[in-house]
Amino acid sequence: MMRKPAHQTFLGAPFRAAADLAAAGAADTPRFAYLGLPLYVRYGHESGAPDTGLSTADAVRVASAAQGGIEHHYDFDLDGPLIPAGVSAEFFDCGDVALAGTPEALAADLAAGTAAVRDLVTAGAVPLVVAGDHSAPPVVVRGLPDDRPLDILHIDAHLDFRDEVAGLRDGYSSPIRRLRELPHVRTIVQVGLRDVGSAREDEVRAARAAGNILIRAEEVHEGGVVLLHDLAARFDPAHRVYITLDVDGLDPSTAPGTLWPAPGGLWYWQAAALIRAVASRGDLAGMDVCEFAPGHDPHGHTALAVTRLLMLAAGASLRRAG
Ligand SMILES: [Mn+2]
Repeated sequence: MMRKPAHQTFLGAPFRAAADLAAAGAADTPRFAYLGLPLYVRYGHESGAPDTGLSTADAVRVASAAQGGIEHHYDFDLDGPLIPAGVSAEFFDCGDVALAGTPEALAADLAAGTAAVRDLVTAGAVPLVVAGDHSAPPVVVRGLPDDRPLDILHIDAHLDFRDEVAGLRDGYSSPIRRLRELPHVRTIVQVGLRDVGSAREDEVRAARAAGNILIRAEEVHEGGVVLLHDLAARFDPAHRVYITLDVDGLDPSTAPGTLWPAPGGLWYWQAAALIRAVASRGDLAGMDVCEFAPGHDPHGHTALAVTRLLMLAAGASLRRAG
């Protein structure tokens, strides 16, 4: 079940329900499908109510309006138009996955998210998912093809490598652990780590022992562009690549709209350079954005940064060499 966007679509792209897109079959041209996945897994100890107002996917749609209809104009962040000259590509907005959102329906909600992503993949589209909390990445990745190795770029203040919290294994503290368990997942680079979160020393040890590459935010600021290029080089060009962006991985000056702000995160250019480099190296399988809180984003700066980073991932993947 899909919900049609209540406001404008992402970049003004045509609305096409995921199942309808899948039924029409794959096209020869690259496709990108924007999808809202308002998934929130509550442990029960969260302080305060979930963010209210516009859904995260709708807030990004609204912010993207100024970027829509000009995709053939020169985008200086991509050094050319979003869709490069001589390349044909299609963008769709597939609406939001309709979820029950209750603890009893959690398994059904997880399955519905994966099924929607699978529909997009059937249609030959790369999903660009704006989700709720950071429980979404395994839900999305389970819907992607697994016939080739998958490398993962994870931008986040937090490690997200808990095996479980409060008995729940599918919550926002565990997505990278769940991804690590998938046999086709290879390199995982976790960037922007800082501050204190759900990780204890055990989880940090476990992530390193599993081969994850952990990069603290401070290292990004100190290492600059050289470090970012070294990180991108860790991604195998023969693999698919998936990007998961926890908005709190960005610095609050770039992205204030999150429930877990932490000083010292990635600035826009650091995230942009890394996402561009990674999306033009491996074969981009998809991207998600999580932990965006529109109620904490009064001027829409976070929604605009999210819009731009999704555009850069798509634009960079259209420029992939070879
Ligand atoms: Mn996270």
